[in-house]
Amino acid sequence: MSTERTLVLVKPDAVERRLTGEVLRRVEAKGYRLVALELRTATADLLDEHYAEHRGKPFFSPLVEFMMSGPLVAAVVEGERVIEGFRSLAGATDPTVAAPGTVRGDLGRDWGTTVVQNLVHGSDSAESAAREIGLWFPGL
Ligand code: DAT
Ligand code: MG
Repeated sequence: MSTERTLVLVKPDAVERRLTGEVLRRVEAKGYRLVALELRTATADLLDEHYAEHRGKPFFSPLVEFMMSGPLVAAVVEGERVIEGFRSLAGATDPTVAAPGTVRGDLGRDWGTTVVQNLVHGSDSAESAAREIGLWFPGL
């Protein structure tokens, strides 16, 4: 048994496109469990911390702007190997090459913008998950 928790974000593009239910449906259909769920608009400070690893990259500012462009849905999801499992459900970062069957592959579009708008975020490691859950849901 290796039950884990991961941070999932349904990004503003997905909320705008009414895909929140579709993303959460896939999460639940896989057998994962929602342990926290909130619709909110992120602040620049929170996103600066969340995306700290990308500070200084050319897409960093557009990324933060995009993530603040509208409400997003933040969730903590629990399940067996869910960190890796949700990344599999999400698909590759670039929606154009993400495999069919994944959220990004099935639903993502290449908007030709500076920043890749790819519908979802999922923590990429146990360390990231702990850090990100602490940021988005302090006290959980
Ligand atoms: P992921 O979200 O798959 O973990 P990441 O952590 O490398 O990808 O990047 C965070 C987000 O930043 C990603 O979802 C979309 C955007 N992004 C990443 N690389 C990019 C690039 N080269 N150009 C534009 N946007 C990018
Ligand atoms: Mg990442």
